Formats: sequence, structure tokens, C-alpha cells
Amino acid sequence: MATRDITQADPELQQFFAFAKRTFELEFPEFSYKPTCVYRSPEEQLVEFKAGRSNCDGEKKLSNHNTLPTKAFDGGIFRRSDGAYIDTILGFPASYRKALYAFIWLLAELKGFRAGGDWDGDGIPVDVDPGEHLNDVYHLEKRKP
Ligand SMILES: [Ca+2]
Repeated sequence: MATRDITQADPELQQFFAFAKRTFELEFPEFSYKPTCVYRSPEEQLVEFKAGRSNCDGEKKLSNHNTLPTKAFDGGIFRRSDGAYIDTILGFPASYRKALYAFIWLLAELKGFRAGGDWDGDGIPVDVDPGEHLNDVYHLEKRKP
């Protein structure tokens, strides 16, 4: 069963999550930042793979969500007034959404983590970087040592 329990993540990721949440919510008080997926079972990973949302199938290739403590978490942005997930708010401006997520993944890069909004860490967002393909702005993970 996939979880949203940040205490299942690597301690450095837990610390980063707390920092990012505090900083983001100070800067954008109309919104909140919450974990949307921390641990994911291999079976659930296969579902993500088949849907094209991950390069890892959970069988031959494990994702950083598939072990405990996890080496990754996904975070989402929610409207504080009603708790709505910004990705599901009708008419929420796409550019505004991108900018809010970019604030998080740029913080992650500054702190030495790898972000699915810019996998190669060149500062060019994944959706406009011809060298990248999987747009996963929610995903943050530890860099490989
Ligand atoms: Ca990039």
C-alpha cells in the first residue's frame, strides 16, 4: 500500500521536506505542500510504469520509492482555503502551477537533491529541455553517492 508518511523516507529527505514545506508556505501562504507518495510497493510501481509515469517497473528496475527507508518522495501543492490539489482545480493557470512546483525543485537542487522537474540538474525545466523526457515535478530523491 502506497503511503504519504514522510517518516518512511531517508532522514535527509525528511529534513529537506520540513525545510521545503516551511519555506514554500512562508513564500506562498495561500498554498500548502504535502507528501503525496513516500513508499510504494513493487506491484504499485508496475502500475505507474505501465501508465508511463515512471521508468521503473518495480521488478527488473526498482524505484527509489520501493525500499524502506525510501530514497525519494513525491510532494503536491494544495490550496489552503479548501485543501484542493492544484492539479485538479479547474482553470488553475498552467504557468502558475509550473512556477510553484519549480520553487520546490529549485530548492531541492540547491540543497543537493535530484528533482523530477529537472532530472539532469541543468536548471532547464524538464518540459522544455529536449534532453529529458519524463516530466515528474512531484518527485524528489537523493543523489547517488
Ligand atoms: Ca533539465
